[in-house]
Amino acid sequence: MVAASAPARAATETAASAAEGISAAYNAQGPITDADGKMIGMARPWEMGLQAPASPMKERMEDFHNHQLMPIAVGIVIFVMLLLFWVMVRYNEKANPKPSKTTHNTLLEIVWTLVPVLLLLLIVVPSMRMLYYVDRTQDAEMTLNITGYQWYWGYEYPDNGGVNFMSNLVQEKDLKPGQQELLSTDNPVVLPVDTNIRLIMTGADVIHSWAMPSMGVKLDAVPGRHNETWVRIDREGTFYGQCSEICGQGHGFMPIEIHAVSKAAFADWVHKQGGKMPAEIAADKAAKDAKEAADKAAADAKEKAAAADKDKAAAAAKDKATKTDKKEAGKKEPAKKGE
Ligand SMILES: [Cu+2]
Repeated sequence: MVAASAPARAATETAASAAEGISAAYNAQGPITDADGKMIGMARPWEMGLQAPASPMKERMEDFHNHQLMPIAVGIVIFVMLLLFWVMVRYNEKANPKPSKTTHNTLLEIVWTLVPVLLLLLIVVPSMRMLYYVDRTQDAEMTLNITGYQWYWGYEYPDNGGVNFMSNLVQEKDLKPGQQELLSTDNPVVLPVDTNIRLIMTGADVIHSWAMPSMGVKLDAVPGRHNETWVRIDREGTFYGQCSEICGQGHGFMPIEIHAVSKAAFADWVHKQGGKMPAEIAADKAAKDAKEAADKAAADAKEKAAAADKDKAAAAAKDKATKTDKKEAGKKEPAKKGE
């Protein structure tokens, strides 16, 4: 599966440019925006169809749904309706008092088996492409760890010095202007736009599901497993999602709120959280490594000097001892001569 995903993904990459602008083309209502023109990713009352897309994966899903699945489904519905209507008119008791007892038509049976199979084959190719596309990214620029708890979400930014927090529902009585009932959280997830973000999720207690409709992400957070997917948010804004796995009595009260901001604003936010950007972490590590190397070199040099001193002292002592020996030997010699 994983090995096959690379070519499948390559094939879909070429289709990426074709997917550009899809949202504008056939989301007639357009995305909901705030006063600054930034997108608000949430459902609106009486909305028909899917939420406006804020990621390439959602654009492809919308394209697949609107341009491939729906025409096939509508075609089947119309065909079956017409058949039923024809049978009702042509073969009712009045029009056809003596019904035929014909049964088991081989050609007909082959046709009504093969046609659905062919239709399914038609659907399976783009489906599998889509599955492989959202499966994972080979070039993630950052990672977000997501943990589902009863009943709130925990987030961690491992590439930013481990910034982490819990995200709880804002109670109705505490809602501030602009916040959404049952959707706003006390600590929204802040993410940069135009960045490949790897999402790793797990459950701490029971199975939860992290679902963000406007981004086309919905993945189970399962205890004991790390499920992976990815997202690339292509516009700034505020996006809402919810837990989509019945996980207990608070299931409806653990929403997801994402603030998608520019890369610079994201770096600012990380600094405010006491974290660092990967480049800063790398620079810190390089500085630390350099200092350690310098310290080690200095220590080595000192040790070498000490060893050299010791050697010198030993040599001097030996020299002295030899001289003394010689002297003593010299003293003894005349005595010998004298004997
Ligand atoms: Cu849940």
